[in-house]
Amino acid sequence: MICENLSILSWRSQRLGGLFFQSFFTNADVNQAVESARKAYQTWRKIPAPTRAEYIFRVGELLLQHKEELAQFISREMGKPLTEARGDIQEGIDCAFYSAGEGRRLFGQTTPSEMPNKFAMTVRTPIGVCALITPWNFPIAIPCWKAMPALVCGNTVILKPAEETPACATKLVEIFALSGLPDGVFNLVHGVGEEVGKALVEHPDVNLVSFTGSSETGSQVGEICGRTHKRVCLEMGGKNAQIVMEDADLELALDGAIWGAFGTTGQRCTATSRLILHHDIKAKFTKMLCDRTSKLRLGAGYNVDTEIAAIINQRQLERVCKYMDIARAEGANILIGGEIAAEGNLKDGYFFKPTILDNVTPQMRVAREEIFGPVVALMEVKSFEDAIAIINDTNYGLSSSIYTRDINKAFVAMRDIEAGITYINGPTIGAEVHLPFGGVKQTGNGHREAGSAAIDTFTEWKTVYVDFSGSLQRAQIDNRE
Ligand code: UN1
Repeated sequence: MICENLSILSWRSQRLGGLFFQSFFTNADVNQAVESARKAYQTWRKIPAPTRAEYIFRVGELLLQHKEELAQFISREMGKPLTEARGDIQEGIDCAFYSAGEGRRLFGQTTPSEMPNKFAMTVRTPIGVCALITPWNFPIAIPCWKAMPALVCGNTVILKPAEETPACATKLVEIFALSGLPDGVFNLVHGVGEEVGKALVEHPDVNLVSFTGSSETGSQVGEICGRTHKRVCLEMGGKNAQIVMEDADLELALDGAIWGAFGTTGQRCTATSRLILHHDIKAKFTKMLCDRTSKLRLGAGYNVDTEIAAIINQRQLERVCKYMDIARAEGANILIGGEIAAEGNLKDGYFFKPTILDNVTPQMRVAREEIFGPVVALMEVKSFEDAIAIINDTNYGLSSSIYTRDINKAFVAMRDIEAGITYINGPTIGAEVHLPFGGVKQTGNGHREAGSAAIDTFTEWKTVYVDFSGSLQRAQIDNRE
């Protein structure tokens, strides 16, 4: 088998022998996980932030030490090429070292008071028990970029990883355990279907939910959290585009398009799924793109020369196939790919040929809906203004890119593209962990992950007034003549 996937049931019976972590699988287990996190919170929140950060620093060192072993794990379970699997772990390592630094930077503000002999300041406080619901496409990086800042800020966490990558999550939790984290600070619940996740989100003792995944599930999570007054951070779909202007360095734009559209087999929320091409370069660029795409090597992620690995599972493969039917029915033209790859031993896995769709118009479903596979839609424009209008003609707003040598256009694009992330002369994928990550419109709900934004997500502000006058000073009494 090229696509190996470990059975969830084998993890159900496998306790992480000797470690304090447990895998929970039913509603009763969710209750137990929340109770454990709630209890640990009372002690963890009082440990000084720089000391909490030291645990996370150690997790970074351990991830570095176990990088190769973990990369093999990711490649075998999730399927991505080894170089990308290492990148997934590196993102977790970067996040560990960055978050550890934040332990000494949980700054508040000091300000004068309206009153004499009175002092005012703000301090950050943790939120409590945080439920982290993570997808399968970055099985190490995404749990890290949620858990690490959450823990440094003094919260305790319950991770509910995607049902497709239980083994990666379990491995990651073992590594957190090796850092010596106290019991109950980090808990893991596995679940197939919605039962476990829903029980977690609804649980009255969970204070915050951080979710990355599909828009459908994200909306449900948001609704429950709205009803139960929980802080919720949602990262959902994208329909990211790269603009290539007539003055762009076409080789550079080509490298960006190939990597952005087909890296991780298009299974990134930041993947380039639309290419907006200026009329003057469209024919030439399309030919370059098709030539390069036809040479991409498909294969198992753990084979070193693989460029495009398998799709995660049968269901996702069928979804991509369904979009091909939709594309044909809508009148798009499939220039290359458009079908399952079944040559040789590729037939044993969920391989789909990298696909380029042409003649795509903004109203088509393939231009509007997230496909999450190795498919990119070409759209032609005659002006820069049209390019900006089309890139914004989507309900989503995560990542975006423009290739141009015109500095003025680059700055206008930076200002006018409606997205959380804009790259100038770079692909739509590859966000770095020390900068805010997230999107506008239906991609998210206003929160950001990573960077200092994560500290805002995982803390509450407390305002503190210190009156050292020794007498009652009454505010909102106007004694001025
Ligand atoms: C995702 O696909 O959900 O910016 C995250 C990137 C990566 C993260 C992707 N750093 O492409």
